This record gives sequence, C-alpha cells and structure tokens, in this order.
Amino acid sequence: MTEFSVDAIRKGGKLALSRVLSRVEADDESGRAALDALFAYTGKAHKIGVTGPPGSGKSSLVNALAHHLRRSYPESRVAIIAVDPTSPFTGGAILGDRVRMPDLQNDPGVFIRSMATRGALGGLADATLSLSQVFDAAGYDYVLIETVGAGQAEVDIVTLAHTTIVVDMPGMGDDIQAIKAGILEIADILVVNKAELPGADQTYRNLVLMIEMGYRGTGRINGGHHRLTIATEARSIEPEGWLPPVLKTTALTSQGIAELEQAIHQHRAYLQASGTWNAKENSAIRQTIDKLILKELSENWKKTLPAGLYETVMQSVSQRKLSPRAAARALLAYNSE
Ligand SMILES: Nc1nc2c(ncn2[C@@H]2O[C@H](COP(=O)(O)OP(=O)(O)O)[C@@H](O)[C@H]2O)c(=O)[nH]1
Ligand SMILES: [Mg+2]
Repeated sequence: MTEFSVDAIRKGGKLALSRVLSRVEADDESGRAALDALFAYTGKAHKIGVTGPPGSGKSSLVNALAHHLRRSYPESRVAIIAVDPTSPFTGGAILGDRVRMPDLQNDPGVFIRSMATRGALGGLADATLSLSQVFDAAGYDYVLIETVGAGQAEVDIVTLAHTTIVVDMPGMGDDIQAIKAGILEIADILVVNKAELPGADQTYRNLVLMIEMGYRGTGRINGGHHRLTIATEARSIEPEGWLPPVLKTTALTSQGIAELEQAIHQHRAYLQASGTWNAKENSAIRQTIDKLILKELSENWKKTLPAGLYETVMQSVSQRKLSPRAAARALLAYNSE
C-alpha cells in the first residue's frame, strides 16, 4: 500500500480513513491496493444490517443504537454506512439525520458514511462490503448498515451482515407489505418502531404470530413466493435454533434500544456458539473470490476475441437472428478453437 498508511488508518485517523473509503468506493487502483493490504486486519467487526420500508425509522434507530453502544461500551467504536438510493451524498434524509443527532458527528468513536447508488449496477453490495471491511480493519467494533428495503437490497444485506434487523412500523397496510417484500424471512431481529403510536400492539402481535407460523413450517407466510428461495438459501447456512425476537422501540426517545442492543449481542453469541459466525464470513468471502474470478476470466477472455467480433454477434442478436445464449456459445466456441 503506497498511497495509504495501514498504520494511520488503524490508529484511527479519520482523515486517513475518509480518504481510503473514497478510493475504495471508487474501486480504483489505489482503493483495491488498500483493500488488499487491509484485509489481514479484518474479521472482528460485528456487521449489523438494518432494513425495512422507507420512513419506518431505520436512520433514527441506527442513530439511537450508535448512541447507546457508545454510552454502554465507551471503548468501542461504531461505523455507520447509510445506503440510500434516493438521496445523494449531501441530500435530504442524511442531512435530516445530522440535524436530529448532531453529536454523533462529533463523537470521535463514531464514523458516518453515506453512500448513494449512483447507478452502479449491482455494485452497491460490493461497495458496501468493501467499505465495511475498511471499517473492520480500522478497528471499528460495530458496522451498522442501513439499506432501504426495496428491490434487491434487503437480500444483499443477508450475505453482508452477521445480524439483520428488519424495522416495521404500525399502519403500513399491516405487515402484508413486509411479507410481500420478503423481508420477514431474512430477519434475525424484528423491530416494531414508533411503538408509541396507536396500532403498534396490533403490528407487534401480527409479527409474532407470523414468525411463529413460519417457524412451525405451515408455509402460510411463505406462500411459494420466489423470494423465499433466496431467503431460505441465505438462511440455510444458519442452523435452526434462532427464533427472531420481535421488539418494540421508539427510536426518537430511545425507548427499547437497550433491549435491542441485548438482542443483538444474544444473536452474536448464538452465531459464535453455533459456528455460524465463521460460516457467514466464509460464505461471503467465497462469493467475493468467485465474483473476482468470473470478472477476471471474462475480461481476459474478451481481450482474446478478434476486434469487432463481439459487436457483430451482438448485432445478430439485436436483429433477433441469434438468441443471447446461442451468441454466448458461439463466442465461447470461437475462442476455444
Ligand atoms: N412517532 C415516531 N416517529 C419516529 C420514530 N422514529 C422515527 N420517527 C420519525 O419517522 C420519520 C422517518 O424516520 P427515518 O429514521 O428517517 O426513517 P427511515 O426512512 O426508515 O430511515 C422521521 O420523521 C422520524 O422523526 C418513533 O419512534 N416514533
Ligand atoms: Mg433513512
């Protein structure tokens, strides 16, 4: 690592850290070199994903949790990665969070990093993983990752995080929404936030019921929805034995945050006792290696094709003379001669 000092990053210099995070997010030469050099120091941080519908209070909850962790464990450091596809770096939601909890920004033990998708196709999960590795290497004990529960993001978080918290709130067209999004199945901990609002108890009871039905295997929750396959695969590395608790919180007043923190640490203890902690780490590492191999293989292979051939074949496909699969086969066959 030429441009960055591993030492400076590990000593907690926020400026050094901030620079390296930018390079890593840009995925340029120096960012990749930094990740390589830092990898040896990773593997300790507890990565906690927080997902759920927009407006349910994820940011508020993450902020309250960060405060609580810093108060309860002053020695520990907390990183926050806010993945918000709707707001740019300095934009709305994130600015709002800053206004609400200004002191987190000034806490030397807390680092907040927001990340917009910026159209990076499928790159968001990779970038989030890379950033959390940097925080891990820099000695951050907790990495809290907030993602909006829409589309693919909540499935990605399962591979990324050790503990996935799904945040719901009263009156979201009650919980049907949560089921549809397939987020119930990925939850290690379920939170009904805004618990002081009317309807919170109903939402809470529904979630408890659905969790219990789901784990008795009646299949009533799952209904053969295709997302279940993904969630089940993600969960299949986790032996049965963890029943996701349902908790009530009021993030704005930090009500229930201590209980949430306890549940998080119980889940961590469970993961470690059952060997799942390592299994999760290894499965994420395996995925990364496989992705890198595929990328490298296909980039190298494309270079061996005669100039213009790919485009010619591509044209045939766009004119519907060839199917994409036939095109791929033809191109691969050409090279293997
Ligand atoms: N009544 C109530 N409002 C809350 C609570 N937590 C968050 N909010 C409010 O809900 C809105 C959305 O919160 P935010 O944390 O930005 O939600 P996110 O979109 O899920 O990140 C904001 O106006 C918050 O002030 C809570 O516990 N009770
Ligand atoms: Mg938010």
